[in-house]
Amino acid sequence: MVRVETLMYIIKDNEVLLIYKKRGMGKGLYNGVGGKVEEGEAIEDAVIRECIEEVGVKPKNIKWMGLLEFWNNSKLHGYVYVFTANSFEGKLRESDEAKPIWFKIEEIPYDKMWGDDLYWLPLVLKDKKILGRFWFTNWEKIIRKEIYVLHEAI
Ligand code: 6OG
Repeated sequence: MVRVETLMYIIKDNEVLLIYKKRGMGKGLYNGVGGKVEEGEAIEDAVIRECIEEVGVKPKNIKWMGLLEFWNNSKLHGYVYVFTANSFEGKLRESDEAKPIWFKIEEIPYDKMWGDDLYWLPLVLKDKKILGRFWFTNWEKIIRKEIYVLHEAI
């Protein structure tokens, strides 16, 4: 089954909220907040739900920033909808799944993140909307990639 997942980057001043992923896909890596979209759920509702579940806050002013397509060992794995937000309600807390940590934009630990992030996250953090396609082998090596910056009209 092809998955539809979400990623949220809450940005405040010169910092971005990442999670240290404690379980599931990408365990041991830093990432944005997110997870799977449930059957019949709107994608924007899913990303808000994941933020509340994983780190206890509700993002405000959410903005769609891009779509990522992931392949692994020649099989389509799924699509990840990327969002940013510039404020949130509630108090950050750790969960079984994730530990929230603020990073200065210039100190994002790309060496401890998924390999694709380095190619598109800097663009999103510069407010560019993107479309990215990545082909992995064994979720380790990127053997092919396509990154597009989308026109402002989108
Ligand atoms: P669960 O399935 O554990 O959520 N995700 C990726 N994020 C990045 N940056 N790169 C990838 O490259 C990714 N593949 C999946 C989507 C998994 C979370 O990980 C994200 C979800 O937010 C392969 O619920």
